[in-house]
Amino acid sequence: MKVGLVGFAGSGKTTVFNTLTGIGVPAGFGGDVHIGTVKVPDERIDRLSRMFKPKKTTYAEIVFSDIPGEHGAESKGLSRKALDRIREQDVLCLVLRDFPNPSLERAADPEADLQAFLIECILADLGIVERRIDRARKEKADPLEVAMFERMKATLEQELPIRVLSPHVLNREPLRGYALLTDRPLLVALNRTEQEAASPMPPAISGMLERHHAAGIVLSASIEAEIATMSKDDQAAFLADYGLTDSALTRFIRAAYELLDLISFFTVGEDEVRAWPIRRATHAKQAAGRIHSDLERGFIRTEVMPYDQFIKHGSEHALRDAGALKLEGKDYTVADGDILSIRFNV
Ligand SMILES: Nc1nc2c(ncn2[C@@H]2O[C@H](COP(=O)(O)OP(=O)(O)OP(=O)(O)O)[C@@H](O)[C@H]2O)c(=O)[nH]1
Ligand SMILES: [Mg+2]
Repeated sequence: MKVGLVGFAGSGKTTVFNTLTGIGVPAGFGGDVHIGTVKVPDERIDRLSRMFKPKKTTYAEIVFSDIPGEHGAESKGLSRKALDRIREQDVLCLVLRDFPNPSLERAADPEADLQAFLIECILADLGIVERRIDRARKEKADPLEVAMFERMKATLEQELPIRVLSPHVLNREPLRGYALLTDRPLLVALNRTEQEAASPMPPAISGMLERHHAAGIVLSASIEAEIATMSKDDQAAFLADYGLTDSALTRFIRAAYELLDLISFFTVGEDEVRAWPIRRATHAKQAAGRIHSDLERGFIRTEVMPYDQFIKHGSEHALRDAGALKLEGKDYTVADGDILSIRFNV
């Protein structure tokens, strides 16, 4: 999963990036895009790995990209280059500044920055959608497709993102190539001072997020930066001092998984124990395709051991003896924690 950290200059993106990834790129203005990978902690994988002692243990991963803001007298907005980068991401994380930054003249105004970002993305999409409609008229395109774009246009003109349109109203499949910004899941991270780290999201902002079908978390990048340097025990005590229970990374991963509606299935064996993130409600055949296209193409059946059952019985053998090992076909809906063993033939 690719998560892009975006936002205006000096909002704390690089600081947040460093605390999430544990990489220490220098904060401060501008610079290049930074890329860092984080393993998604999963106790189930830890446990399976202890049981199978595989050569390799592979966790799900999140690739964070830190995309610098635009600098200059008037430039509060996003550059073309930034917009192009943003289009490559599965999830956008907008970092909003809610702390005084001595190197910036403007006082913190997260509400205005959020509004500006939302509008900027809406206008970028409106441009794409309008061009598509113009072209479709000239080419006498499929009326259904034109209607779909008209629908999106009407939504954007109401200053709402495309993501508010339900799948019943809008079929996403033909839209993939357009890389629309406002159809992407959005997570807003309000970056605050230490004192405000544990206070709730201001209602004005949560109201906007609700209208735009976006999620939000509150964090203080400077606290998190300190946490990142501590041992696990010290971390818990330090967080408690600020009235916090989980680190930003933990909350971040949870929020991103919820936004994308992701679950994990597992594969196990002597060679590798591995987590595979997939969208909820994925069928077994497509899930097999995550591992390898051959497994999808030649899919026959899959053995399914639900994680809890597996732990309860202690081994595949015991599970089989208890009659709890399931054999499922291609339309089986994979559940979170299923341990799959795909039978295929190519
Ligand atoms: N007090 C305080 N300062 C912060 C916090 N987060 C970042 N800063 C400071 O704000 C300044 C800018 O932070 P960066 O992380 O470089 O901001 P950025 O969004 O990456 O900026 P660009 O890359 O230029 O767009 C740095 O001096 C940080 O130390 C925070 O939570 N609290
Ligand atoms: Mg930066």
